[in-house]
Amino acid sequence: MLSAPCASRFLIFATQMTTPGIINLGILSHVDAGKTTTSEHIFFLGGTVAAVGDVNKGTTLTDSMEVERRRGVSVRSAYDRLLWEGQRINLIDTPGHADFSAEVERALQILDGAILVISAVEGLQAHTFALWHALKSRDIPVIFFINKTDRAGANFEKVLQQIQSELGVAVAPLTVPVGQGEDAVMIKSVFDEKQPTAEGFRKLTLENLADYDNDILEIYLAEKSLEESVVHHHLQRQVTARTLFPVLAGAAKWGHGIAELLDAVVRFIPPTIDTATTLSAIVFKVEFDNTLGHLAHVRLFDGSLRVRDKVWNHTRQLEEKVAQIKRRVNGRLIDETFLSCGDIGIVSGFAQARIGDILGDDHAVPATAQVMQPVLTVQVLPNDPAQFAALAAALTQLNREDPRLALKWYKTEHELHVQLMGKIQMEILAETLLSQYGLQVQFGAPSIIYKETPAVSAYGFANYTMPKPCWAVVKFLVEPALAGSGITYTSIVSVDKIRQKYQNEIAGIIAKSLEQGIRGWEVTDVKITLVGGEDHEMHSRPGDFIIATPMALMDALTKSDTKLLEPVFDFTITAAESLLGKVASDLHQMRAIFDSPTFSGETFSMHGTVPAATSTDYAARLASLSGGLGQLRLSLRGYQACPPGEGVSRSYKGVNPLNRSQWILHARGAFRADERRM
Ligand SMILES: Nc1nc2c(ncn2[C@@H]2O[C@H](COP(=O)(O)OP(=O)(O)OP(=O)(O)O)[C@@H](O)[C@H]2O)c(=O)[nH]1
Ligand SMILES: [Mg+2]
Repeated sequence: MLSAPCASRFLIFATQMTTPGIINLGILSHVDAGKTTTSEHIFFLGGTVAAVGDVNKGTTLTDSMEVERRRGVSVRSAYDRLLWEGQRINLIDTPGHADFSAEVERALQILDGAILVISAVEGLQAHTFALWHALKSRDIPVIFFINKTDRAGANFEKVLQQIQSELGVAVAPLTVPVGQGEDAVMIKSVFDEKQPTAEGFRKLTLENLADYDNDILEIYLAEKSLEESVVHHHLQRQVTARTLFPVLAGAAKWGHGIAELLDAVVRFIPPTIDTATTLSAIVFKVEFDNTLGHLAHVRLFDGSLRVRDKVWNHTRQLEEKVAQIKRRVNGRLIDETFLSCGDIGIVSGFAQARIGDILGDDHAVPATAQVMQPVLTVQVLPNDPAQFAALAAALTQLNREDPRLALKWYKTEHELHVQLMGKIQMEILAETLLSQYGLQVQFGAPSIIYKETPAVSAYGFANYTMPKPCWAVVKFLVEPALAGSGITYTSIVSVDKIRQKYQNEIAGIIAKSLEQGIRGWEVTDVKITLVGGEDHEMHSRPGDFIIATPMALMDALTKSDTKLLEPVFDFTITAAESLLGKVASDLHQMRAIFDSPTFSGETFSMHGTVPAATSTDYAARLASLSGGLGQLRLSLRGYQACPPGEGVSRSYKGVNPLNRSQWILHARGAFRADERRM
């Protein structure tokens, strides 16, 4: 029997066979596995490009940024459309370096299915696991593509085994490489009776399918022959249900195995159907174009969009009008009047829209999936101090395109800070600032992003009644809360004491007030209760409680004192047994906590937790220690208390609410400036 979600997915697919919708297909992998090369050949076969570009020459469709072309590495996700067997497909090529995981996360939210590319030489890499978990958490159907089967050292069978044992999934190999060496490798169907090497793989596919499908089991046990098309038909349900994963072989560089891969995509990945009821869409990318202005890339999950439609931005609670709709067709932007359900398009006119905004309502928009989170923060400085304003403007624009940069502009200190995943992202940021904005920059020393939490419970008080006209009195109880609980806020003060409109001001400013605590980091895992205070019928003015609340909260944090929290990773290390002693001693020095190792063949593997502060460069150290054979997988577990003596406090940036007179002057000035602007 099919489970309910599986059955309904299948029905959706069956309807689509007559009226094909659109498949939004992502291509994901660890760095350098051949995503862009594979995409280029797909675009060629699908009629998008007239000639196949080469990443090494900087001539591919999806690596279009100058820095991507120069370095031959993808930095941003890029997409275009193609047609295969009458099926429309939007293909989204994503970057493979872990530093650009935010791009992959944004792509994951718009996918109907994914190709996960793995190199036949390098096999599963640390980042493959992170991608796999993200795909799993979003229930996205996946087709594996084992690429580079032409290269010396390629081992299709070994990688197939790795997928089964390390990702713990049932596979259905559909093609195999035959022959070896550049241009000599051929990709054949496992149903090709003339290929003796195909037989074992065919058996694996049939056995795995029979495990989930009684019809196939009966035919298989009766030793009757099974048509390839029958197998495909039955496999369809298992792929959408994510119980079985097709695996195909290829050598993208030579265009081998690409047509078979596309066949599998249209066979197994159900397109979004055009129910076209009410609009439910997401902004997954924003761009600033010199002639077209602010562009929002949208993916429609339900409903449709027309030029001049007034569209409700559910996230920002405002309405904006569609000025123009464009679609990427064959590498160019084409004007459209209409965007149908399931499709991706570019809208101008949404000046307020930001990445992640939901348009219409959220009934069909899937949840986000996280791949990685930045743990480093760094100051960016212009080489020429006179270019500070230009740098601030450039970073503001880049921050719109990639909000994960979390740009902080500390105006009093004249400092610009961004959050980063790692060194490669830092290099690319510097190159982008130079090539796109003509700005030469340097970076301060990167720091781990710490957080802080109250050490004990304490009350905080603020009495903002001078200089008149003003009146806001507040008293909070600030208490430590469970790790990972974030900020919770409640009020037990009646609206007779502080009117609702002022209580709303207080609730609205709590999170902002906690962006920096007494050690200079974001305050978290804290319970805040408004326990007392008053407004004044005559003297209280809008904004007074916005000034008083941060003063009272900082007062409470000073009294409670705070503890530093540090980011901690879950880790898995695998390496040769001979390195066990060295690795274990490194781990001790890194303040890691770990289980006893397990052994398999000549390698060991070890799991545990390790602080980010000691481990962000260990993957590279392990690689050089092990001649590239050791592997370190990290995934953020959360924040934990720093042991005494560890962690770094920093000074408060901007005007500190504890400095009462300066704070009041500054905050009042800011309001006046806001009023003038209004
Ligand atoms: N021999 C061989 N080389 C390949 C194959 N596919 C890709 N390459 C090479 O591998 C390198 C990386 O290819 P890309 O297509 O840029 O890989 P990618 O996965 O897009 O890389 P990132 O986007 O930077 O993660 C290039 O030098 C390609 O020419 C293949 O099938 N065989
Ligand atoms: Mg690429």
